[in-house]
Amino acid sequence: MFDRTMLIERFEDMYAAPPTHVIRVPGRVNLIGEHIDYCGLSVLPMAIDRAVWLALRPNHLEKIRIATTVAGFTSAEFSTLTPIVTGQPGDWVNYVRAAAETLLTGNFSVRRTSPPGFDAIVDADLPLAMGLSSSSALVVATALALVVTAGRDDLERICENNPSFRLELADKLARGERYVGTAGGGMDQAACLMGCSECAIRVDFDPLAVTPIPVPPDWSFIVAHSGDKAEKSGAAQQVYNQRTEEARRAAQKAWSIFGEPNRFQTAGDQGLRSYKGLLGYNDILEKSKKFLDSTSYRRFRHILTEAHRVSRAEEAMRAGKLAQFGKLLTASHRSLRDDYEVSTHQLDTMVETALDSGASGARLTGAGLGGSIVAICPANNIENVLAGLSDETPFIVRPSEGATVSLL
Ligand code: NG1
Repeated sequence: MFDRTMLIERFEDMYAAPPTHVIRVPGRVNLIGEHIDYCGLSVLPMAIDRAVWLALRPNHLEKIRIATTVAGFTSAEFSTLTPIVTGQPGDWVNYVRAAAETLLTGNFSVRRTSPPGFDAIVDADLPLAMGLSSSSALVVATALALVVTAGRDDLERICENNPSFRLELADKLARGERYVGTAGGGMDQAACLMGCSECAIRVDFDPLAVTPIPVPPDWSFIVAHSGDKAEKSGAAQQVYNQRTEEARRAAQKAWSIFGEPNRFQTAGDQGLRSYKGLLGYNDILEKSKKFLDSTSYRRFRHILTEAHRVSRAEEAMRAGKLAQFGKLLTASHRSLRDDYEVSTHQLDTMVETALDSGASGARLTGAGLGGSIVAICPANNIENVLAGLSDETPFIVRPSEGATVSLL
């Protein structure tokens, strides 16, 4: 459990002054729409009641000094003069650097009224590298710390929950997080900033937009982690980036089959975001089967069928049809396992265990390749599902509002 008083005391011990602000950025569980955000297709995540917390105090020194209460992660200090030099691959501070590089270069609208820099300490009650968006939560927390440091106006825009400012920030940070080397989509930063209590959110891309979808009060979500970290700094990053390349090549081929290669070339991220247009062709899967090799076809099939599952899942959630929603989750898992090949034996076993224990649906959540599963069950079945997954320290997650900044 997060202990705010402890965080503040640790800050005072470390920097010999109290923090001025505490920032809370929730993690997210992706309910459905996996590995399609980077294709520009809509996804359905939910910000959760587990978060990354950052206590800070502006230092006016043009440097960021950052420490964490998380065991095994060392503190760091770097200059905010750009360009900001990347640390070793896998260094947690690279996510902090990613946010600083993003906000302090280019023409983003954060105003600078004083030399940017702050002292900070980070804590988390969100399992790290478990597919719950801890990395993006840290990126967003750092970005908000820079907003706080930059001056009053921007801070007010954040505190007033100004959606257009938050969307602009999410969009910018989605691209900014690629600084660490993962060719990510934009789901996580949007969920961290635009989450909504009692709701999941549909995130649309190009342009980025967020629509809250009320979660029926008798639906419960359980997360359990496999114990295998899905760190986007080693093997998982390589597979993730390989999938984005495979998705891009499949789209290019498909557009050439339909005689419209320009639609691919003019789409964002070098054609990868052209999938929305492909959804309009009814017989696309059948036709493309003849032209794509078997691996490309399976990747392509996952992307297109997952996009359809997202819209059907949204309808099911709006109608309160839990069994239908659950089936879509399980179908998503099977597609990620068989067609997209991002599951692991452990995740597959946990999904089956959750289903055998009475969950209405279950799937890996996040990028896969380790990390967590999410299971959905009716309120009267929670205990059985928790018991079934007891070896994987399961916990219930509830929808949460997006990032908040409190002035102390
Ligand atoms: P996680 O599981 O948080 O690493 C990653 C990407 C998302 C999305 C999912 C798969 C980043 C920051 N996040 O999430 O954009 O593509 O995988 O659906 O790269």
